[in-house]
Amino acid sequence: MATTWHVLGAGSLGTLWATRLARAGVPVRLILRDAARLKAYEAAGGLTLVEHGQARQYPVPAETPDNPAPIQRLLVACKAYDAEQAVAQLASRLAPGAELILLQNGLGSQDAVAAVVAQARCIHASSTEGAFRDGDWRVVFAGHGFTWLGDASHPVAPIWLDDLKDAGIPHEWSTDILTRLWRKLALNCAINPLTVLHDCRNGGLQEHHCEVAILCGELTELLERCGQPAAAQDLQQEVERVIHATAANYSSMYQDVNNRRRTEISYLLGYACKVATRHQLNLPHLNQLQQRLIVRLQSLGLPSD
Ligand code: NAD
Ligand code: KPL
Repeated sequence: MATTWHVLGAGSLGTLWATRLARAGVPVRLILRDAARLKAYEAAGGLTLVEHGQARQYPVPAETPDNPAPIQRLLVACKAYDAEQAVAQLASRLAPGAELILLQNGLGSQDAVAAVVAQARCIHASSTEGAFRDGDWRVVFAGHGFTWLGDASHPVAPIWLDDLKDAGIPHEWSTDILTRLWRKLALNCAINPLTVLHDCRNGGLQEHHCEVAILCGELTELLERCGQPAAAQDLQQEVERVIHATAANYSSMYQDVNNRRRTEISYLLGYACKVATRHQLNLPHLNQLQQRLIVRLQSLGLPSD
């Protein structure tokens, strides 16, 4: 019998994955926070995915964390700051040989999760797909993209990648997933905080070329010191390319701030600054950027961690 995908977190990415897997006939179950959320979900009748302007509802079954059934495969689709605690409450349900797929952006949350489920295999993911919620249990598929998956401690690809193929989720197994995550983190550190501080779209950073270049220099130093030279390669050119290619877009951090949501700062810029300190690397502009961002978040009444 096919293994069930348990999806922890029915937000944007969780819904995007759950609906496409369910549509392909793959068994999926959502894990919702509590009985109240489960009741609200059941009243809604399922998850709705809006794709190419067409809305379609999928009655994916759901449960609460205290359901006793064992979990073999868990897609962790919470924000980075929620992942450790959300997974910890399921630790006793994980079957021997269980696998977790971690969709969180940035770095730091993956290690925190792995520490609470030492017996399970943790697979990291880095995704350029884009989705947002436009109502309760309703998600718009906004940007087609790609997802890289990998396991830094075990290079062999799992057989369930076939489920992703059947579900039409574009993906590739990566033997250098940490390089990909570091590269994405560096891009996010060079772009996202500045879009918040300058209150602009990504393209607005073309007017702050020097500031971006100085940050890229420090991020390159950091990546090299962390043993990630491939992630450091031509970083500034890549950052400039992304700024140009996504000029009309607002960065994800800008959108979080604009929607008065908590950001993932601690797993992006905060993580970079913490690792630099651990390596006794002095990166004044990166540290100053973090301080400026914290002050801005606090002035807006948003969490700064
Ligand atoms: P989201 O806020 O839309 O969804 C997270 C969901 O997790 C929410 O529904 C929340 O209620 C739920 N959750 C939190 N704690 C829970 C718990 N203890 N039990 C059950 N549910 C719980 O977030 P998202 O946009 O889907 O982002 C998830 C991760 O994916 C983030 O790290 C984000 O950076 C990354 N990501 C998102 C996108 C995107 O387009 N949305 C793209 C790439 C990467
Ligand atoms: O990933 C991004 C984001 O907005 O989070 C990009 C577009 C690369 C900007 O950093």
